Amino acid sequence: MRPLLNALTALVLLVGPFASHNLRAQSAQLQNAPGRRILNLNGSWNYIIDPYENGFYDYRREAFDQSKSGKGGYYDNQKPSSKQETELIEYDFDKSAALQVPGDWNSQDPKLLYYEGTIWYKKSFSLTPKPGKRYFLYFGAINYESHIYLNGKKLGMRKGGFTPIQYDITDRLSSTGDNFVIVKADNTRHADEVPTINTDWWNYGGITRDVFIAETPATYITDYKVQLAKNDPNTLAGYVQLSGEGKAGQTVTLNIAEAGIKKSLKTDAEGRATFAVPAKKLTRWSPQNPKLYPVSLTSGSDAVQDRIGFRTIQTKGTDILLNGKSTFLRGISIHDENPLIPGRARGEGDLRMLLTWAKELGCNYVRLAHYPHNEAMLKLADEMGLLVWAEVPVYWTIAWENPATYQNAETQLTDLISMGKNRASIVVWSVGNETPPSDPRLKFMTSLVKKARSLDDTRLISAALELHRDGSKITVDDPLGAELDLTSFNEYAGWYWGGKPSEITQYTFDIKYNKPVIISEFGGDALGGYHADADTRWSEEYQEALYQNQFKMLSGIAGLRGLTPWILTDFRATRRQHPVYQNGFNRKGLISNTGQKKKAFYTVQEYYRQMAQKYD
Ligand code: GCB
Repeated sequence: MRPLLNALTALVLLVGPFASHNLRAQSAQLQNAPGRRILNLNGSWNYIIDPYENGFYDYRREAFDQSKSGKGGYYDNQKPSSKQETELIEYDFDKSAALQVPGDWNSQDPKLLYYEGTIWYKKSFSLTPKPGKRYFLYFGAINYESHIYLNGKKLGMRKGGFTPIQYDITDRLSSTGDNFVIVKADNTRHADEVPTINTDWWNYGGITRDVFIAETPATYITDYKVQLAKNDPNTLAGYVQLSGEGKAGQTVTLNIAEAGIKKSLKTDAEGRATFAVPAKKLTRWSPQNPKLYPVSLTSGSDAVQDRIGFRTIQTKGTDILLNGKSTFLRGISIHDENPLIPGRARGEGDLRMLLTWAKELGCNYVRLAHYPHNEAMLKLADEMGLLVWAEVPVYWTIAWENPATYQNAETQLTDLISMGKNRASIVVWSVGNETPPSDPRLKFMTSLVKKARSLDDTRLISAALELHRDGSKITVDDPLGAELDLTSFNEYAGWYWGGKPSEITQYTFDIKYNKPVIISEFGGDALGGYHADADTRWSEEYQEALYQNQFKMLSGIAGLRGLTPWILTDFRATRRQHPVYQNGFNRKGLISNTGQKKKAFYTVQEYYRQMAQKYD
């Protein structure tokens, strides 16, 4: 992202090309929005904690924004007039305290650590719209339900805590240049939402990712995909989509100067230009050589730049072929959380720290669990050479039979794929984690798999499945596995079952599918710095022995082609109550929440060194 000016002080100099969508007050999808020229709205936002939702409902519980006048809510940002003493206004944003955006609220104020409910945010900014331009308000993520208002008028409501929200605000900006945006963020958990009530991560609330406004010309590049065609290393294929008046019959230029590719395209009646270009000379992107090409798309006065890598990914029997070559995925699971603060990762510094640790561990792959991570994380993975498993929060017990819940999950999946489709690093779309087999769940999950394939045929589709046990035999035969490209499952031998670490090598695996096997999770807790013998739970030695014996046990799986142990770092989890060993943290990290590497870190590092020798 190229920060332009800090909004508080800013007079806006929005020049040059940006882009998006022309659905007013609806969700827009501007491809690579953070890569455009922007007005940055990060920083201090005034906030009001509103557990009773007084700013949203009247005393009869009618929503103000559904009333005839549409007025009465905190989003009006009312100010006393000269008759101050006679007016009743029971809130004042500008006299309220401020939270930093991006950032969850829980880690910014001790009284908000466990807060679940509504908080209102407000920010003023200066922006005088220029004729012939369009403006798009972008939020990287708001957890969970957000109602967004600009200058007192509602732009819309969105659910889902981890995907970008965009609105075309061109016609909503004030002609004087003085604007204010107000957000109602509500992280209350509900049984029919995605995720549902029960998760093993902290329910961080608020505006957790970047906020900015992007500017585009009236006719602009909304969307594009530039990737290698399915399983075809010699063809660059994709599309460019224009929006706005005059989008039909326009010339679009695709330019990858470094590769000598320059192609002029014409948009059709829908504003779309598709292409398939020979690409024989492209250096392939891989973890060993994460080559990214500067790619430029121009049309009329709009221009978008990206840095894109090109690779193929496919499976053959139990092999994963990256650029045609058999690969072992040396991975680690990661939450979108900085363990040291702790709280949601707030930007590139935090994200780079996590991926640097993964590289030090010897990884060529990361599982970005259990929900879409920051777009900046995907770009860093491209740059640093880490393959990515990207996931939606279809986790544990979802309301499988509720059509609205399905729609919600599908929208989150669609938004994730839309955001990540130009990232070479992403090789797997995961449609969920540890969902319990049943017919309604199979229907729900199979529909998600089909949706993912219809949106992107160039990547693998998976889900983290479960296993069942009979004595020392472990069987993986979940019928959902038949729909997936990988057989991925979580197993907790030596922690939740299976006895002590030294006892787990007795287990053997019966895996029904002839597909690459990825162990999407295994591990156990250790409190960093706590030392005892290898049979003592919570000690670093126990965790170390667990990993050593896991590697022995897993060596019995002929089709094993990758692992993402649980997890890179300790993370906050409300379920984890032990007052000595946990204190609100899941301690399965290989790195503690003080940044200390536990013994098991080095066990994994050594195993990955051996696997790299074998495969790279
Ligand atoms: C799992 C979940 C993960 C938990 C982990 C644990 O199977 O997928 O979200 O954090 O186990 O530590 O129990």
